[in-house]
Amino acid sequence: MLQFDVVTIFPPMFDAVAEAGVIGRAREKGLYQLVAWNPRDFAQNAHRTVDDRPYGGGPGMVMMPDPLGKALAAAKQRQKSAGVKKPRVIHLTPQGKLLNHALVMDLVGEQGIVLLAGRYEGIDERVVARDVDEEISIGDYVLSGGELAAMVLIDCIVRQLPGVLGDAESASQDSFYDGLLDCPHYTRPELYEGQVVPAVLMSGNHAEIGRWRLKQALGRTWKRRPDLMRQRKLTEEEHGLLEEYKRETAGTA
Ligand code: 6GU
Repeated sequence: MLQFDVVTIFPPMFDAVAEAGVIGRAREKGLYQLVAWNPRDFAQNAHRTVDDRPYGGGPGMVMMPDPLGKALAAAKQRQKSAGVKKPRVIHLTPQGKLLNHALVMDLVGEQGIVLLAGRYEGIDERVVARDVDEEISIGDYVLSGGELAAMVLIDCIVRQLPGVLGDAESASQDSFYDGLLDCPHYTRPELYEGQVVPAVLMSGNHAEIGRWRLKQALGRTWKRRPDLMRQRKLTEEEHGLLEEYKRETAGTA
């Protein structure tokens, strides 16, 4: 079972991911375990202080190394007790390496992961130097703390674990699985507010449907994410489908 420990001053935030939807059910099924550690429980004074002013001056506060280091030590000890030889220790920060599907798949192979979610302007760099294996960011914008980013990471790792998704929702159907965005989806009714479902989807011709879906995925990726398109080699067939898409959509928005 994959073991997560998270160091956070807001443990209740993680109830959201531990309880809802497929990720909540995966925890109930015992496919992973998640334990939160609060640095405040390792603070030295009666106020349970975990932050202090930055050396060198300036605005904001910095998370003190001692309570954070002790909470991390407790998290690593629990990983050891759960049988994890060497957990990956990840600090969530906008300064980290950008999260993508390849990094998620790399993390899915781990036995245990310790997540460090900072608040304020950041954490004392000496904790990073001593205890952290890598720093990860979930995008080029700033959150108020690492908790939401840690939950994003937990969600996208857990949904890749065997047994979490059924056949229908299989991760192999996901966007990015094949380096492409997903195709459009439709369900009943056939006519909604004057808009119809593409005829090919009603045809029952599964070869044609598969071809249409791949064409839409290629076209969307080309139009919306040229960065992904440059990274992905196209087969002869895919190249032809994309050209078809371009002809069909030429002059439309
Ligand atoms: Cl990992 N942390 C914070 N605070 N903000 C972020 C982020 C992480 N990734 C993107 N923005």
